[in-house]
Amino acid sequence: MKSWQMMLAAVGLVLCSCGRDTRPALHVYNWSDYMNPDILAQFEKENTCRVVLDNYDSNEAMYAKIKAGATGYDLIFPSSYMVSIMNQQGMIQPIDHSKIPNIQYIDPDFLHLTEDPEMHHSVPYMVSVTGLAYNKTRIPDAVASWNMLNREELAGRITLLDDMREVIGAALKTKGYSLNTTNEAELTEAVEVIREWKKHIAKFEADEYQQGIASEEFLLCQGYNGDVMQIMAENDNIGFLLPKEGASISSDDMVIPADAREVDLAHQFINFIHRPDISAANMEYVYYYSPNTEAVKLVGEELRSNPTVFLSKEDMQRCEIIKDLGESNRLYARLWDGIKSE
Ligand code: SPD
Repeated sequence: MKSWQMMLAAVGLVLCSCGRDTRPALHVYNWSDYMNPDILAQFEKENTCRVVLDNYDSNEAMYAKIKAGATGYDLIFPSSYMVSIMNQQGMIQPIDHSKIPNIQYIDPDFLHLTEDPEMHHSVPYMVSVTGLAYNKTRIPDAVASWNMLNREELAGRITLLDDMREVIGAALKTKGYSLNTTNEAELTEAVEVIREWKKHIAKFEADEYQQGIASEEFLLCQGYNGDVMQIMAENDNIGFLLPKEGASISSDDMVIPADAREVDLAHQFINFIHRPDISAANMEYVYYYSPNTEAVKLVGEELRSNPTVFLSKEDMQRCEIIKDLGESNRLYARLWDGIKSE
């Protein structure tokens, strides 16, 4: 056989043995709208593999699915507090740093925000901040405050995230409390705030609010900065507000489930994600900040000077990281069930 014929035969064997795609598959479970599809295609090409992507819209939904026995994922992207919960329950495995040389680019000053600063079992992916998306022409007198959620004239055109820590956290901030409080009296006050908000909202929604605010079905939505920025990039009439009372900030991290099949490929993917050119291309697409010291230098000036993505020091100081509350996680879950079922 000539060399070109042998090459064709080899490619045929990998891609098309008996009509089946025999490339190894990396099963990724990530938040929706949180990864540049071009980099997935590039990873597939560089590593002769397939990436199969599933999405979720809250930490609790993802956790419930995995806990209920969903298997087959090789990489998941929980927020740091959920990494801590999953680690304590033996749901994830240690990270082998020797397989991730690009871990050197992760900003050491950022790691204190995570619950695993030594990256034993997680590697930071992106950082998100939660605020309010609003329609500029329909709400000309908007103010950066969670109290906007009480506006009668917006009734039925507001959404809140379907996310217990985000909604209870915003209500706690409105009252001037920590969003990690375990004080029952403070939490009772927060529930009262949410009861008022609930009178005005159309629904709890963590996935389709982007489309809803873009189409003007909704005029005010609690949402994540990058998700809102993705809409703002196409629509000048949408704005993002970081409430003056304070807001949540989350480090969403990459973890490898305990039962992952493609452990080496998962490590390769984490390494790829933190290759500076890839990390920069990802940031440019999703409009979230990646704590990668070299990638930050590679993004365009327009993104770097965007205050919704690269927060000012003052804005950062108004944000509080969501923490694992141990036993009190149950209390939050109980309060949330009550709020949702009323
Ligand atoms: N498109 C969703 C992006 C996820 C952003 N982070 C979520 C943090 C929840 N606390």
